[in-house]
Amino acid sequence: MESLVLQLHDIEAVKFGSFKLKSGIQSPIYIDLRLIVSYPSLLNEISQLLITSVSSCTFDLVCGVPYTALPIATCVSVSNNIPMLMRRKEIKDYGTSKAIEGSFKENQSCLIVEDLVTSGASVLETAAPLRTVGLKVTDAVVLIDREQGGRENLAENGIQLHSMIKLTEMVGFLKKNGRVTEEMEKTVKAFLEENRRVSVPASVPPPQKLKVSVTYSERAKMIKNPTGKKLFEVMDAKESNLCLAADVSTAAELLALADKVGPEICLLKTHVDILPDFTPDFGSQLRSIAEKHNFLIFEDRKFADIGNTVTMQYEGGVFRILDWADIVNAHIISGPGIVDGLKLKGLPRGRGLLLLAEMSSSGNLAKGDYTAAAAKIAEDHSDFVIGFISVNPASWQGGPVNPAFIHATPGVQMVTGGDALGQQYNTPYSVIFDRGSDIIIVGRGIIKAANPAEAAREYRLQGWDAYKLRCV
Ligand code: 5BU
Repeated sequence: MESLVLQLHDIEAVKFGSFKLKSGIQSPIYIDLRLIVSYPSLLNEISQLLITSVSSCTFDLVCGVPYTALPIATCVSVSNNIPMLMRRKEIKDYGTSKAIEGSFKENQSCLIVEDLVTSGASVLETAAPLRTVGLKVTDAVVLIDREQGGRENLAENGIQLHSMIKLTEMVGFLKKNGRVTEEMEKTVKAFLEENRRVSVPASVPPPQKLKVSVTYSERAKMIKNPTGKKLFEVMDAKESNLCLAADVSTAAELLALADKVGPEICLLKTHVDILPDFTPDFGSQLRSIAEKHNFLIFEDRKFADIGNTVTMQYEGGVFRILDWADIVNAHIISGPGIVDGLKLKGLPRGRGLLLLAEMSSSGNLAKGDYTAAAAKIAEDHSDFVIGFISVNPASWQGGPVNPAFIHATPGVQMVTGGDALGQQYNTPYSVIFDRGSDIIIVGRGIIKAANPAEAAREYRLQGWDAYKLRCV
């Protein structure tokens, strides 16, 4: 390994100074492995070493991350007689328009080959289309691990990283051989200490664990709860996976909007506590509009208290949510008792519950073990829990997405971005196709549009097209 590092230094593939990386951070060390195509014996040596470092893995195919790793993957393929695939960075709008070139069968496993990993974003960008076409991607092999969070970010997406050499080891060899000063070694170490976890940019969708291709109508037969079943049926009948977040300033405005947008939506989401003109007949008025247009009502109440308290909050008070909302949602911060409490009141009325497994706002704490706990509680209460508020259901750890549960995702607009208060937006296509969710929840994207009904139609069509693509 030491001689390889020295050879890379000889050909000036390793440079020291001040360099801006793809992630935007400034680094004292830069590694440019594009150069190795000019040194065939070095390229061959790297390829042989790479393949030996994954001798414990089994795989049917290899795929290099474009472009630098393409020649490395080709060498691995040719000298070990392992078929290779190529991922297109740009998908053509003529010919076959394929994202993956080469011959393969569903469920074959594919090893990703990469030259260098920082956050792991490029590996994820290649894993996503491979998984979309039905290939298993569980391992990636890399020449150099910059030790800046790539291993952890990939593990969170079900990919184990195998590296030939770590950046600190590499600098250690160079120092030992008098190629860098002790001061530079310290600078690199300090830089790594400060930049231990470079995050994957939000624009890179997490690759799916499993393609959920079961149709909404088939899933209507799998779900136990009657409201969940009705929701799947409405989605199928209206060809709509659009939920309107009706965050307008008055009840009168909300009812007028519901009537206008009603034909396009499967679900209407309320925050009833923001309506200054709320009256006790609000619920019955909204229900008659919902019946007219065949949509369900979801009060985004986000219950969070202990079981006993939420029974009273659900049934009583000014809003009497239980009387008119088909669906409510709850945090699981207080434990499974909250579900038992809500179920006590809701299940006899045939109502359903969504658990908050993830949130759309930046820096939120609903992730990892918390998300897994929500999934477990849902499985234990699948007569009442109909699914989740989630953002990346297809990449959750701990197994495939259960098709009996519905996933609804807030933070949706036609373009990615966010607001000034931490909201983060993904597009309908990304939410339904890449992230494997079922329902897009759209608020300001529709209500602030010049013509909300027209905007809702556009969101409905985009959400539905993405679902159709997922089902083929
Ligand atoms: P927007 O205008 O599309 O940003 O509205 C999003 C809606 O979804 C709004 O009513 C929020 O309260 C709601 N929401 C959310 O944005 N993010 C979440 O994680 C959850 C709810 Br839970």
